[in-house]
Amino acid sequence: MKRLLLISPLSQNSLMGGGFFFRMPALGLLKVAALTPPGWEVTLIDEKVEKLDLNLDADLVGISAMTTTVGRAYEIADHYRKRGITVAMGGMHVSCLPEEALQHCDSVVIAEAEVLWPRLLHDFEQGNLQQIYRHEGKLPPLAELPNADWSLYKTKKYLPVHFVETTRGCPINCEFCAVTSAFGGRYRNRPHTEVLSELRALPPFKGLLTLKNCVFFVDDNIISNRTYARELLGKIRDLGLNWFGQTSLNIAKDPEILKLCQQSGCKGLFLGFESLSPETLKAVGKRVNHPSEYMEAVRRIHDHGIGIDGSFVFGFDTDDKSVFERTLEFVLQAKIEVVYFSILTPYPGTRLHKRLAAEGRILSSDWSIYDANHVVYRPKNFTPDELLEGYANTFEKAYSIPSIFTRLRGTTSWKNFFYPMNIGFRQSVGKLAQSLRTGKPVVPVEPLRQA
Ligand code: B12
Ligand code: SF4
Repeated sequence: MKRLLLISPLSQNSLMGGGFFFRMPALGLLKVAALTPPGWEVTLIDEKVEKLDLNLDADLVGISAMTTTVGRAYEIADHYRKRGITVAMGGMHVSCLPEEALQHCDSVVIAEAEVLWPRLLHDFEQGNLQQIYRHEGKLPPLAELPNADWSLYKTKKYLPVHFVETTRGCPINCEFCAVTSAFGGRYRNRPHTEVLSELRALPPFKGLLTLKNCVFFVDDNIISNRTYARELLGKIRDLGLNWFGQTSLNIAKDPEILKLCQQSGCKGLFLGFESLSPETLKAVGKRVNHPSEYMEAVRRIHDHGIGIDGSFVFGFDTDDKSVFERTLEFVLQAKIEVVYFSILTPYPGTRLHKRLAAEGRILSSDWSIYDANHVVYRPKNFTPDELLEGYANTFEKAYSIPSIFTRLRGTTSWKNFFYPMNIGFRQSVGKLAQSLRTGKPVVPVEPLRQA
């Protein structure tokens, strides 16, 4: 039996990488494990929730990397290669910059692992490993994907939530987002029957009343294809799920879909408001958002008992210093249950990265701070320090005790979930703000040292 060691590295700076409420499973690696043929023994390590034992033996190591975790990923890759073990890498960052990754690993899988990973393993066994594996032409359809084996995560201390995907890709191509370039400019849906059978097979979380059967649909937009979404939501109504998902504000214009979301157990939706400025939204290409409709959209979603996790970005060229106060005021007035602020970040593979690089405005290429919590480019109407301080300050204000009550009081959403979540966020945000002001990492990451 050959041994495969799959690793998800830790990010030391990102709030989401270390906070308790972000102890979430890494679906990408579970998918890679599911694509691995029999004859391989798979061990999966997620540094977010466990320590990586550098003495672990393997015939092949596979490492997943987003931009913020890639520095750590390269360190781990270097370590295993020094030990004479072959290393393959995949994930969003290395898919955009494979040549950079090849300085630290033997092989890179560009974009989705489906089709390519079994090919890589076959080549490896034949002693014929290639440096780059990429899809020729269009990305493959999302049919007959093997189900994730959640028993691989049984001993890990994740929050009790299963991640499931129904769709990949996005045609909108916002300037700051890498999804279109990585997963293609059209929506690809999984067949309903396959999503349903995956949902039915999920092991329930025992003893947790409120979070039993809790699912997060990782799709960038759960209603991307309305016909598909209607049918799927209708079919999952009887499964007794409590589910969360991400979607666009368009959902508020579709009463039938909102009703189906409510009936099928939707408890919260992550919505990318991004900005309150029509000018900004136009400039970045987020054409589905219209700020004049935000308040009404929030009201309609709340009327269905669904909470909102609202995301806003600071630092657009059209932003000025009033952006912080205006955004906070909206968040409080609209009673957004959970709010997430990001600093504009030019991730590799985005149109934003190309533009800022061409304008000579990229200030840092230290990938570990490409986490939307740091300023890595020269903003137009702020100094980097002003943007950082405005961001940290607004985040803290949004999670002050009075703000939490203002946002949650009187809404019909799932309070026994949102109150604890806000308290958890409050702690994480406090840690983040302190880290940004002192320069100390949010999560202390031990340097790699072999015992
Ligand atoms: C769910 C999610 C999260 C979750 C869980 C993250 C996790 N560990 O999986 C949470 C909420 C915790 C999270 C946090 C963050 N996220 Co996030 N997240 C997502 C989201 C919406 C879906 C990811 C997913 O599960 N996709 C489905 C799986 C199946 O796809 P996948 O992971 O890409 O894996 C496939 C391939 O990439 C490849 N692959 C992946 N790993 C490997 C490894 C090997 C060896 C091989 C061969 C192949 C391979 O094969 C897989 C199957 O095809 C994506 C958006 C998106 N569409 O990708 C953003 C996204 C990945 N997140 C992003 C960001 C920026 C963050 C944060 C930095 C945000 C923040 N402000 O803090 C943090 C960082 C967290 C950290 N680890 O430090 C960016 C990353 C951009 C970049 N260049 O890195 C994305 C793309 C969003 C965006 N629109 O820009 N995130
Ligand atoms: S931000 Fe959302 S709508 Fe815009 S390209 Fe990314 S996934 Fe699509």
